[in-house]
Order: sequence, then structure tokens, then C-alpha cells
Amino acid sequence: MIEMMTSKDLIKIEEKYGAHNYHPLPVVLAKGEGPFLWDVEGKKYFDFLSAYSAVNQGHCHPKIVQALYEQAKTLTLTSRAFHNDALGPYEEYIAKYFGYDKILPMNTGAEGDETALKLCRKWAYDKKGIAENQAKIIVCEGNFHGRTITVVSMSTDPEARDGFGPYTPGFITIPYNDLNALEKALENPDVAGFLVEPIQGEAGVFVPDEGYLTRAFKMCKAKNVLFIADEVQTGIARTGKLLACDHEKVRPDILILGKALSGGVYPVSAVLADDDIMLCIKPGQHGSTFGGNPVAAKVAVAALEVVKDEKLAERADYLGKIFRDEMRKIESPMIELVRGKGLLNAVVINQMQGKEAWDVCLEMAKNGVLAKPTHGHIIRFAPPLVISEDELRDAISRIRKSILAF
Ligand code: IF1
Repeated sequence: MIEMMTSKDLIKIEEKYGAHNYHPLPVVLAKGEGPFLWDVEGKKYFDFLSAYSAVNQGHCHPKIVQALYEQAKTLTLTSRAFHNDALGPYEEYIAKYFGYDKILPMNTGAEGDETALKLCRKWAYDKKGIAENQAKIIVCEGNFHGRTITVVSMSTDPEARDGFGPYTPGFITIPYNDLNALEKALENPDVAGFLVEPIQGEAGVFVPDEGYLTRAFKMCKAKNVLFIADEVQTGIARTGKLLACDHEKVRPDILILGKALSGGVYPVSAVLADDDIMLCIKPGQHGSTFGGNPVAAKVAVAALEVVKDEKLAERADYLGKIFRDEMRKIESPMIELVRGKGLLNAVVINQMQGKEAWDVCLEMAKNGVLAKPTHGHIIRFAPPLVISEDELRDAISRIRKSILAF
């Protein structure tokens, strides 16, 4: 009888043959459904990471998987050298869904950010009249926009950035949530864009002051600078609105989407903008082998239909309030503070007798909840938006039990 491989066996194989570019929790998952994951040994968990907000619609959502399956057995990839019957209808659907003239389809979030940077620079030279190669883009300290070399050139996180130089020039870094710093940086006439996360996810779910996005947007418009929102993590209903920018009724000039755009079923990202920006890129000036492929197109339409049909934004808003209220009731010196919006939340953990966020995550795993620390002392809590209120309360009691165990 062939021995079933245990979690330990599988971790060992990964260790031996896989690059060591991650340090995962010692859990090996084999099945996902809705808000739940099962490991190789059959233990059931609540997923409170949602693959960093890519699985907002729940694991293996039947409607999205069906769309994947149907298209995968029909036509998976034509490249953009030819047309296909899935791309146009997808482009129309998503452009109207978010209210923009056009979409440029890509695959990963980092490619979405890179595409937005190229669009912004092209617009700077063709439309704003900035001198060739002089365009500057303002970014925020603590940002996370992906792992490519130009994207880490914008990073202020040594772990993400160090050792990968030389870096792409043309970025001005300012503190997040600081309008004075933004106003000062905008005095530079070569500034073409301001790239910002409406809530900084990786930095530890930093929610900026009420009105920050509105004021920042207005400052950019006053200086003819593009407001570029990276909603790869905060978008697609995660924060209790379709987009985190919707909380302040800010309409970005360039919108970057990824992750839950496919419900975690397939790599799909997209950049949305109006014609005066989008048409600065001419045929042959940008592209990608898989960008906008028929499978991505059908999967993304299904994933976005689920967001509307199942009212995921409303759910995230309602359930997020319950989560923060209940977490704030936990009597433990380990909990420094709870912050977030919708179902994108984080708990800042005080180190206790040498125990830190990682130890809490190991304890939570034992109690059937999966989450992962970011920056050592912060635990992000982001369950799929399809979790029910009863399931959420069950998970909260397990989280409470884990924290009170210290
Ligand atoms: C990893 C972090 C989260 C993102 C925002 C673009 C991208 C991401 C706001 C790039 C990706 C992922 C990447 C993944 C872990 C995860 C992450 F911890 F790295 F920072 F979510 F916070 N913009 N975030 O959050 O999208 O190219 O990955 O599709 O690299 O470890 P991608």
C-alpha cells in the first residue's frame, strides 16, 4: 500500500527542492471550501488569511470553478496576437462594473502596479509635457506593491528591498497618511503620479485618517498629478465597500486590481483608466502572454458576479464591525490594539514572556484558525467574505481561547 504522504513528508520535499523564499506556518493544506481549509491529516481550519485577500469569495467557489472548468476545456490561451470571444465581453463588463473607459488586463498584482507606473510615465511625457525620463512618482513609506525590481525600488522595507540593487530611479517617498508631506512633494513640477494603498495591508493594516484620500486626491488634481490607487488587496469588497476608495467617494485616475478579481482561482489583475490616460500606450508598447486570456476573462466575470450576487461588501462591513467589537472585549495584555475596515483587520500583539505573534498563530492553528503575522508583532485577520456570522463567532471564540492561553 503506498503510504499517504504526511504533512511532515511534504514539508521535507518542499524544503529539499523548493526555493526558501517563504517561511510558512507548519501546516500542509489539501482542500478548501468557503471559509474552510483542511490539512493533509484532515484537520479543519478557518482560513483567516484568505491568501492575502485573494479568496474573498471563499475557497473553490462553485460558480467561479465552473467558469474556469468550462473555458479551460474550450480555449485557454490565444495570446493577444489574435482576438478571442471572451476578452471583449470581459473588458466591457469590468469597465462598466468599476466605471472606467478601459481596462488593461494583466496577471499578477505586481504586473498591475508595473503597468500603472508605465501608464503614468507615458501620460506624463505625452500629455503633461514633463521632460523625457524626468517623471517622478510619489509613493508612501511602508508601501507594498509587489516583488519586481522596479516595485521594490519603491519599497522602504529592507527585507523586501535590500540586496536587489541597482534600483529604478524616479520615486519620491513620503510618510503615509501625511498630507503636509504630500503637499510639499507635489511642488515638484516633474511629479506625474501618486501611487498609494487606500489602506496599507502589509504594513499592518494601517487605516489612514478619515478624509486623507479625499484631500490627497484633491491636491493631486490641483497639480495635474495622477492619483493611482493600488486596490490589489483592499479592493473587491474586502473593506466593506467594492473599493476601499469608495469609503471616501474618491475615483482614482488609475485603479489597480488583482487577487480576489479571480476569487483566488486563477492569476488575474487589471488596470483601469479613462481614454486620455489609457490610450497613451499604443499597440506594441505593453503586453503579456497570458494577460486577458479567455480563462482569466471568464473567471473574473464569475468572480465579480459573486461579489454582487452575494453582497460581499455589505457582509464584510457588517461582520467586520462584529469582529473588531469582539476582539476589543478580549481581556489580555497581549492585545495592544485592534484596527481595520470591513474584514481586513489586524491585532497588534504585545510580546509577553518572549511569546509573540508567531506563537499566537501556532496556538490558533491548534485551535483551528489559520492566520499569519506580518512584521513580527501584528496579526492580520482576513477571512473569506462568505463566512457566516455564526462561523465568525465560532472562529472568534477560538482566537480568544488562543490569546488567553498565554
Ligand atoms: C508575497 C505581502 C500582502 C499587495 C498589494 C500588489 C501586490 C500585493 C497591495 C502584488 C501582494 C501579497 C504578495 C505576497 C504576500 C502578500 C502580501 F505580505 F507580501 F505584502 F498581501 F500584504 N499590491 N501582496 O498586497 O501582487 O504580484 O503578489 O499578485 O509576495 O509574499 P502579486
